[in-house]
Amino acid sequence: MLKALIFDVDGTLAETEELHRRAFNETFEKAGLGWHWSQTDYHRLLKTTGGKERIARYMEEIDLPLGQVDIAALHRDKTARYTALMAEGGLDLRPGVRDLLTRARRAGMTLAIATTTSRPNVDALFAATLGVTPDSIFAAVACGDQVPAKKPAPDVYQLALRRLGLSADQCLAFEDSRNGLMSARAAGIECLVTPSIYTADESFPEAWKVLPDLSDLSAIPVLSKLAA
Ligand code: XBP
Ligand code: MG
Repeated sequence: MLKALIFDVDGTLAETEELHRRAFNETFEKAGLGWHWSQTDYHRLLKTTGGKERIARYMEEIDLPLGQVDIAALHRDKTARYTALMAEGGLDLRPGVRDLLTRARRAGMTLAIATTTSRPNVDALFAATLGVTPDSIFAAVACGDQVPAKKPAPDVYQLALRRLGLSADQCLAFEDSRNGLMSARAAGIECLVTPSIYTADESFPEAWKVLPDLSDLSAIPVLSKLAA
């Protein structure tokens, strides 16, 4: 019996990665690092989940010893820049997301988040798009820095299940990326994938369903009653 919907954030709830890329680049510029991530760079680097891990991966690519840069401090600056950019507005939730959240709650379903991104970024997204805190919608908000291993490891979905007090077969996950799909499946959770701009070229054979977006719930039997 489906009791909870667990949502990824970046790329699933909203197309946020171009804003993340801008925040990374503006932070690198301010730090005088001379780094710039193009869309091609970012498409490659996004395979590494987590902003701090992504910076470390990039430093490996350019043969820069990890000790040369305070990655944690650089990432704190990036998060501050990202939340400021998000607060300027202009980014909305992906098609069908707002309606699905409303209908699911009205039908008494439990909602949760399982994301690699940092909690301030989740707060900023919901403040900018719905004018609420995530805690007013989601019974659990599990974020990347709260678990030992990021996606595709199952940790963040397992944390969400623990906080919800539910088993994997009572939940459905929503993701945009292969890393996210693998994480949900490793936690035993069926996963609906809506590919995003940076994951349109990925494959999702393990997905329960793949849809272009969440605007047509009639295609999803277990959710179509919500569409009624
Ligand atoms: C996507 C990620 C995150 C974001 C950047 O998270 O891998 O690292 O790209 O956010 P999701 P941070 O699981 O929501 O798709 O810099 O805060 O990591
Ligand atoms: Mg994602």
